[in-house]
Amino acid sequence: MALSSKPEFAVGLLCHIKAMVDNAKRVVLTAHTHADGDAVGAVTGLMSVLGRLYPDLNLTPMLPQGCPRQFEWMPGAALILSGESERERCCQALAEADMIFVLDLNTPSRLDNLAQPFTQATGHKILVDHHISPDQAAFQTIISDHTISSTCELATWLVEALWGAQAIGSEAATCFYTGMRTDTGGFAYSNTQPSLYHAAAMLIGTGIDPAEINNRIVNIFSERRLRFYGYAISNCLTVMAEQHFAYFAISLDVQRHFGVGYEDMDGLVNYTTLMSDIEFGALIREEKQRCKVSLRSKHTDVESIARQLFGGGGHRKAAGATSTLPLAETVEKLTQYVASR
Ligand SMILES: [Mn+2]
Repeated sequence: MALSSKPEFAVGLLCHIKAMVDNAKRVVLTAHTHADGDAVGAVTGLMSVLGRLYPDLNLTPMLPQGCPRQFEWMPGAALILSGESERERCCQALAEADMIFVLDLNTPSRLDNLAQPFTQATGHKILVDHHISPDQAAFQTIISDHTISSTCELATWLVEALWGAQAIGSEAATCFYTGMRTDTGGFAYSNTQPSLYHAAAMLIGTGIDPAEINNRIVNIFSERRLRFYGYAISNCLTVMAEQHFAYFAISLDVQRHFGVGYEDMDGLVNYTTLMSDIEFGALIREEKQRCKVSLRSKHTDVESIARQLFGGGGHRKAAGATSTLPLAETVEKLTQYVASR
C-alpha cells in the first residue's frame, strides 16, 4: 500500500548520514528547552537505536533542564544530562562530539543554556525536526518536514530508511511512540496522517504496551496539581467572548502557593479551547524576569502571533514564545493585539 505522507529521504543523504555514524566515536543527542514528550522521546529513542547498532559509540544525551520528571520513566531517560546542573559535562561532550543530533527544534536559540556551547562545537550538526523554517546556517545536515506529526515519527522513518525497521527495539519504540502520542494529542490533532498510524503500527509491533504508555502520559496528576488546575480555571482564566479568545495568566505568587512549576502547567492551555465558542487560547506563565506564552487554536494561525508579538514560533495550531515583559504588560500586549485583529 502506498504511504502518501511517509517522508522520503534522498539516497545520497542516507549514505552520507550512515557513513558519518559509522565513523563517529562520540555523539551528542539534544532537543529543545522545556522538553516535551516528543523532545525526550526523540533523544532517548535515537540513543537506543544507535546504542544497539553501535555498542562502542560514546552517546551523550542532554537537555537544557535535563529530563522532565514526568518522562523519567522512559528507557534511557536517566542518562540525560542537564544543561543547568551538569553544565561542565554538557559543554565538554559538545566540544568533543564528532556528531551532534539536534531534535525537535528549528533554531539553536531553542537550546537555551546549551545554545552557546552548541554553536561553538565543531562536530557535524544534524537536525531532525518538524517545525517550519529551520535555520539553514546552523546545521550541516537538515532533515526537516513540517508536514510530519512529530520529530519521533520523522526519526522512526529515518531510522527505518537508514537501518531497517528491525533496528528499532521495544525500548526505542516506547520512546518514539510516546513522542508521537504526545505531539498529536493522542492521535487527535490535525497533524494526524496515514503515515503516523503506519509508524505507530510498526512500533507497536515490537511488543510495546500502548495502554501502559497512555497511563504514563495522561494519568500523572498529583492532588496538588489537580487542585491548582481547579484554582486556575476558577480564578486565573479570562474569556474574551467577542474575540473567541481565552487566556490563563499565572503569576509567580500562585505558582509558589500551589508549589507548581512549568512541568505542572503542561496542558493547562488546552482547557481554553475546550469551550465550543473559543477559537484560540493562551497560557501566560510568569517566571523570574520573563514570561512564557503558550498558544493553542482550533484553526487560527497562532504561530504567526507568537512570532510577531514575542519572537517565538512553533506550529500553526500550537506555538510558544518567551516575553521579556512583566506579566501584566505581556497580558496587555497579547490582549490588545487580539482585540485589534
Ligand atoms: Mn515536536
